[in-house]
Amino acid sequence: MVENMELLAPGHRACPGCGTAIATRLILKATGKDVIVVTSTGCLETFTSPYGQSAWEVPWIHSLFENGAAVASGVKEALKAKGNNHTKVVVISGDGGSFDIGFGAISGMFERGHDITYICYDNEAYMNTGVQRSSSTPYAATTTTTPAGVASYGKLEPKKDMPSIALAHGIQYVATASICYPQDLIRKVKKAISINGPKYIQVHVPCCIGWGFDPSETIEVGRLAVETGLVPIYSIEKGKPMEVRKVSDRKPVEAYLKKQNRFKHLFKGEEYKEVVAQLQKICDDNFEYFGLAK
Ligand SMILES: Cc1ncc(C[n+]2csc(CCOP(=O)(O)OP(=O)(O)O)c2C)c(N)n1
Ligand SMILES: [Mg+2]
Repeated sequence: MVENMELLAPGHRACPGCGTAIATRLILKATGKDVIVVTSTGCLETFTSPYGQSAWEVPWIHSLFENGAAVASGVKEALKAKGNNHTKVVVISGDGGSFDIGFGAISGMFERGHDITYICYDNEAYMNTGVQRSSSTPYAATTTTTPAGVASYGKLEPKKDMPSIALAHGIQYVATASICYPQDLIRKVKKAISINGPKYIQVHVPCCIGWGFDPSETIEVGRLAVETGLVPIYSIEKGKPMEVRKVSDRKPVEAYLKKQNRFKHLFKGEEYKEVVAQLQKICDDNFEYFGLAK
């Protein structure tokens, strides 16, 4: 069975507790071996391919930070030219490479209708280069380029809604997932690769270094993101009703925020009560919009 395969070799250089390594291991269980993976510059590329070594048990290519979707399009065209219509092309790239610098290349790939599954591992900042903010970084999180201090309380802008932007291209399948629900993630990747055309999956991956929590708590932190409603888990297949992962044990947003150093400035006094209330409002709105309550 494909799920028993381990196609990300052990011994790679990810940090202990790395959510991205867990996501990649699960994604490859869903793709099996008949795949070519493209990864743009970022933590995943770095920790799986130190010079002269590779943790990839499948064909893999490293693109520039900005052009994962364009390189994948070229790979797809090359396969077509060779008469290969079975090998799947899958991009696994960070939020910086997807939401920000690679955004135009993704939009072009969606618009051209290439048969590619684009998976963004979303650790909500540029982790590989030292935790700079991306357009995926949540509101009020401190990063090295949005430092909380006397002049600011972290990132002032909300997280970009990439799944909605992907959907606006009219593509067949868009999904969010979390490493904390492995069967759901594997099922969604299998579904995506079974559909012809461009697909987008966004996987929430906690990062203990960038978010500031103990490596033993990766799964707990990731679950709290979902249970508070801050990260809704859903999928949309064209022509079908939205599928939503319901939350049975709803938690207040503080339960998630207080676990992480990137939000700890919000709890130093009463000053940022209103900011926490705004984050709670994002969760409340998600509960209502996606119908998250069980
Ligand atoms: C054109 C260009 N600008 C900047 C960089 C430096 N750089 C390498 S990886 C990276 C951030 C990657 O962020 P993300 O895609 O979120 O992946 P993560 O590191 O979080 O895994 C940056 C800024 C680069 N390689 N190329
Ligand atoms: Mg990132």
